[in-house]
Amino acid sequence: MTSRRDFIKISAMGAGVLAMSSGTYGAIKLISSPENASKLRVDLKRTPTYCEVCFWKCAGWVYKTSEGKIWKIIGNDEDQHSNGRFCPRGTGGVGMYYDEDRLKTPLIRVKERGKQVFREASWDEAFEYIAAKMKDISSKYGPESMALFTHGSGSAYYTNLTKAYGSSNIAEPSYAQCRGPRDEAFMATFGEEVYSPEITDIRDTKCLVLIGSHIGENMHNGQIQEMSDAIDKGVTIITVDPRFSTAAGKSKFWLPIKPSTDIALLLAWINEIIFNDYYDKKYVEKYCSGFDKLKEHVKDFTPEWAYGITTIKPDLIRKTAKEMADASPSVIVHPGRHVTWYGDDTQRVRAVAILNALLGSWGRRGGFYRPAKFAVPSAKIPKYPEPKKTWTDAFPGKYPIASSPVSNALIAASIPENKPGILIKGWIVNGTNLISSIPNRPDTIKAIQNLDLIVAIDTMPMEITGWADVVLPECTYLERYDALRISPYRKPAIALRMPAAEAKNSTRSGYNIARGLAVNLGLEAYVPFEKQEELLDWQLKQIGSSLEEMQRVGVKTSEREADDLYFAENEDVVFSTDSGKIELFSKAFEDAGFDPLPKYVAHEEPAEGFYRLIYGRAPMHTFGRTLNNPNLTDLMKENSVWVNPKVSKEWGLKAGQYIWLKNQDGVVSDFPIKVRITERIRWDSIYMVHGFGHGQKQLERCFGKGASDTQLITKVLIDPIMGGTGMRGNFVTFVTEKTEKEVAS
Ligand SMILES: Nc1nc2c(c(=O)[nH]1)N[C@H]1C(S)=C(S)[C@@H](COP(=O)(O)OP(=O)(O)OC[C@H]3O[C@@H](n4cnc5c(=O)[nH]c(N)nc54)[C@H](O)[C@@H]3O)O[C@H]1N2
Ligand SMILES: Nc1nc2c(c(=O)[nH]1)N[C@H]1C(S)=C(S)[C@@H](COP(=O)(O)OP(=O)(O)OC[C@H]3O[C@@H](n4cnc5c(=O)[nH]c(N)nc54)[C@H](O)[C@@H]3O)O[C@H]1N2
Ligand code: SF4
Ligand SMILES: [Mo]
Repeated sequence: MTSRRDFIKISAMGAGVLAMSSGTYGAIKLISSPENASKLRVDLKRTPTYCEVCFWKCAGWVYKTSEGKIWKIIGNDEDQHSNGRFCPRGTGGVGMYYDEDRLKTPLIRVKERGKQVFREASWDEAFEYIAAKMKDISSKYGPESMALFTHGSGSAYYTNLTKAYGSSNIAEPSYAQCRGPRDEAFMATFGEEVYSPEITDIRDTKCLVLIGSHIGENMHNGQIQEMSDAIDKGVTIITVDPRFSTAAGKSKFWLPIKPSTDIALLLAWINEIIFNDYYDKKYVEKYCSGFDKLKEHVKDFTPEWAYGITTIKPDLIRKTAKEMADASPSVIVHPGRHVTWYGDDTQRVRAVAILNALLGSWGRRGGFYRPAKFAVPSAKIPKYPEPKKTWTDAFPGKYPIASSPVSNALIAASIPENKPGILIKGWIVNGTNLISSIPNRPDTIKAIQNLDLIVAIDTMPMEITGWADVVLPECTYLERYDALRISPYRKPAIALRMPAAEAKNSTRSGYNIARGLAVNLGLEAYVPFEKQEELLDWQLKQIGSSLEEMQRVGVKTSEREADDLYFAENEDVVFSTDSGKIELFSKAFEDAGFDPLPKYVAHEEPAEGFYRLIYGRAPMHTFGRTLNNPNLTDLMKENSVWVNPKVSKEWGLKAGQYIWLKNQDGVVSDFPIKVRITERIRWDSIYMVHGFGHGQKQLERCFGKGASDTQLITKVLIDPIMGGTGMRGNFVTFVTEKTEKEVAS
């Protein structure tokens, strides 16, 4: 049995960063006590923050040296997201501040788009330029022709600004490229989403089923820690993954499924659980609707049927179904997070939700808990103007279940030849590198070429800033205040981020940028506080705290109002679905013209000599955003392509050899990638870590290192239910030498 510490060590693997502070993961926690810190003769002055290196938002302390230089970041012991410990990426976050390749000053483009010729500009000039263009777009096409793409903690400011301007076309890649299908599937089933951090009660679970969720490489701190605790307590882990992931290495059962066939496995599990009477009868009778229809629907989906599709032996399907049933209700069939895989993703996650319902895990200890959140008032602002059109008018009738704007639909609506019902003419892009995050890159570039204005707000010179008309440099999270972190968790809590150092160069905080734009657009009333600290103090005073208190404590946690983390015995629960029940059969889907119960539909197979391209995370990086970070680069400089030995033999590939990948549409990776020969990947697929292969020369440390999965994802399997971009329907083959034509292109 692997101990908790081993698991964390394995999944962290970022020993380099840890060594920077003290050597081992556990030791970092020690330093958070003042006595130890004083032994190290450092200035005890510390400022609170929450991490921006990924979206788990761990709260921590930033320490400075006696010379006042930012020294290190450690977790805040009071914080539920981190429990006082940061992951290697979070610890290495200091590198974002020190990265000398950072954006330094506002830039205005002087040559044609994409050529990347800019001149430096003052903030006033940049604001005036943007405001003039936005006013022009508004008068020519209407304010609805502006779109905002945004991710990260600055989103609230630009969302407010965009709505005040008159547009509701606001999309985050964390919806249609990430969690969207899961949110809609759980909404349709339980009337509630699973939030971020996920409400999975992993620490108390007896059985954790991971379908593609590669926790351990996917480093969401609290989740990893809870999984380690569960491992110590003897949890059974069942991992379904075509690749032997870190999590698979900790599992009692590894099901190396044929990619794209998960729905068949899920249906067979549902069949086993129903027809062996394994399901939680009392729970299903009391809380669920549509059971008889579900039973009828799955009657032929036996483990033998699924074997022919998934390549998972019937016996293994039966055994794992029994394991789940034995642990019920303390079992979690993990909903996943990045779930936009094959275009039938909402249906796949619906099957996951149904399975959880049958096992009675929703609302139960070791299953899914009820989250609690602080209610914090927002600033009083005028009513937003009502937009005449929204993103749904671009392609009427498409993606009827989408509850958030779909980024790829807004991109498609920026291309006139798609004849959208509303043509998008301007983009504000904040904290998202669309060129690397949205599949089918040529479409994104085509859309950009049709715009009247594109503004990029970023900390680094990324691919997207290269395409912008105006680049606005934000300071890093270590140099700014931000909105309070108010997240749902077991206990309600808030966390403060404040500057640990002055903003470098001419960079500014997101709040200041948004306010500057608002003033120039005549929308100042929507950002009534000149300084963010005034707003924070006002907000905090409304809830009985203050900015001064939060600067001292960093995190404030309160007790829950009621003891209702889990459903009480026989509690009458009204779910927020149409029927008030957990809907095994979704009437809402049926009414919208979709299958009310999930079905398996076969997907395209790779042609001879091609392999399915699958991708995931590496523990020491977050997408492409950390690759140039001086503290993190060295931990993993480039990605490699995982190739099964059978395949490498057939192709004569050697371990460590550099090759190029070419996809089904003839796209060849810009940069070569190293071959890693391993039994840990099925023979029908290849695997690589997302985020590498940066083409921006200004990123000195990571330019041209490794290959980009996004570049090779030109075929997109769109989920008709909510618009998610399935990215795993692409196939690649190996190129050992580039032809002249390929080099030129
Ligand atoms: N091919 C492929 N595509 C994917 C994925 C995949 O695995 N493979 N994953 C998908 C998923 S799950 C997600 S959530 C999305 C994520 O997509 P994105 O949110 O676009 O993620 P990043 O690539 O990290 O881009 C973040 C950008 O924000 C900038 N940034 C960092 N900190 C700050 C800051 O403080 N302020 C500002 N203004 N900018 C900052 C970074 O420099 C970077 O340019 O990508 C999706 N797209
Ligand atoms: N270190 C680190 N951690 C992160 C992030 C990061 O950038 N870096 N990003 C965060 C974000 S925004 C997200 S959304 C999450 C994403 O994390 P997850 O939700 O865990 O990611 P996925 O991309 O869905 O899963 C990748 C896994 O799916 C497997 N897989 C591929 N195809 C199939 C298939 O057909 N069936 C099955 N069963 N498995 C398949 C791959 O082999 C790989 O192990 O990670 C988060 N955590
Ligand atoms: S999981 Fe790591 S990178 Fe993400 S917020 Fe927490 S410390 Fe930062
Ligand atoms: Mo994501």
